[in-house]
Amino acid sequence: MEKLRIAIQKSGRLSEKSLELLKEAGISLNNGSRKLRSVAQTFPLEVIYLRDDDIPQYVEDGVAHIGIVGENEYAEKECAVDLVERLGYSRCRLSIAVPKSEGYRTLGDLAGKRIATSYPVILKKYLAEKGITADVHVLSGSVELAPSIGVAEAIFDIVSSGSTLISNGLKEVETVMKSEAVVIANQNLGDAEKRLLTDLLFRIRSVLAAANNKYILLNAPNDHLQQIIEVLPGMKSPTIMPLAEPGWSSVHSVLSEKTFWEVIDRLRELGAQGILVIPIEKMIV
Ligand code: PRT
Ligand code: ZN
Repeated sequence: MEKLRIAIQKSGRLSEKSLELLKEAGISLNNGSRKLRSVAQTFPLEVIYLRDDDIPQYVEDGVAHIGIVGENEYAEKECAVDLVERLGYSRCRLSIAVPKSEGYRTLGDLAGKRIATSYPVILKKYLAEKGITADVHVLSGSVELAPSIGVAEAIFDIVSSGSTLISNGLKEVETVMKSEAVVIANQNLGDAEKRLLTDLLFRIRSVLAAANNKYILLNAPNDHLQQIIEVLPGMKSPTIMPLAEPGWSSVHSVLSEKTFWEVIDRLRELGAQGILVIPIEKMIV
């Protein structure tokens, strides 16, 4: 029987979340990442564990049909693969930083300077777009040390909380791209693999939608029911049931995480009471 082969990071910032996502999608692996490969019990899926840097090339070559990588690796490697889903975790940004004491004003200040990075492709593209010529100095690690040891005047690296920059006396001056974990796919999948990928993405999207939404129940005074319904679109439209107490209804709906507090505040203004918010296990979209 055909299996879909997925490459995920062996050990690092993407590994745990990627395994958790598969698990929530109902795909159990026996003791995954300690091995080089494992086979799922509940879905025709084989997992191979690789360094994140190698995943785009393996997917382009078809050694893996799909892979989970940071969008930064996808952009840097410029492999011929398709980005098929954004996963929303391992979020970070790729930024240019300079020593804190530098009086930086514009990108033009870096013309002719040395910028150290592990992401030369993304950086060169950005500089070319902005019409700036600088010396891109490639380092494979500890990029943040480059200015203090006199190897470069600026760096271009991944930033998350920003504390690595601060502790190395650097300040972020330009954000070049935002990144999150993404699913990439080989561009020449056979029909069987395409079908399996569609099934897997359907499961993944249900998991992501559930994580991004909450189930909400509340009691609404009937004289404000229409306005409350307008605030709460739900999946189709909210469920309304009369309460035993005259003049009140119970309203059930689904609420997006993004607008959560705005909506809650508006509901309270409209007289909603007894608001309960419940996590959703899966959401079939
Ligand atoms: O061994 P392998 O090659 O597989 O792993 P790796 O060491 O290359 O990658 P890893 O595990 O560090 O990161 C994998 C992916 O996670 C990256 O490609 C990004 O897409 C994403 N990611 C999210 C991050 C960070 N957040 C992050 N903070 N990758 C790296 N960092 C590092 C960054 O390099 C810098 O040194 O953390 C530091 C900055 O963090 P803050 O919080 O101090 O700003
Ligand atoms: Zn790596």
